[in-house]
Amino acid sequence: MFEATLSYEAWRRRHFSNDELAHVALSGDDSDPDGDGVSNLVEYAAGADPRIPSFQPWVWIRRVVAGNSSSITLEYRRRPLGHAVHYAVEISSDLVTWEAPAATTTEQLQADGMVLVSLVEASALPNPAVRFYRVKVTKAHPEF
Ligand SMILES: [Ca+2]
Repeated sequence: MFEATLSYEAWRRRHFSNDELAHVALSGDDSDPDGDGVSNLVEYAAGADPRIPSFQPWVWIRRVVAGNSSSITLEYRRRPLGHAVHYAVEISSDLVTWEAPAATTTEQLQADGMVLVSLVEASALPNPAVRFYRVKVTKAHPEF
């Protein structure tokens, strides 16, 4: 079985002992026992290990300029099954109001069972002065 297909609870049981599971400060959704700045829920969503610090990004973004047009490509890795977490790409110009981008999405299964999601957002030059992107991870309810 791919690690990528584990439910969130199965993943938590794989990475934490029963004693540790009882300590929310260690194994809770928002906890960061390896101190890499990534919460356990996002470690799960990204297919990372909550006990091994990783400072590699799990979201990549790049701008491609071709002639008079440009596009933004945002990529991230997600779990192949949507039974535990939801992923939503959002954009903002002020970090207050967030909305879904008008983008074309493609997905590609990776060798480790994770899925590489690529969103391409076409935009004209000159681009908006400021634009922020985020991948919002939320826990699905109810979890299977
Ligand atoms: Ca962490």
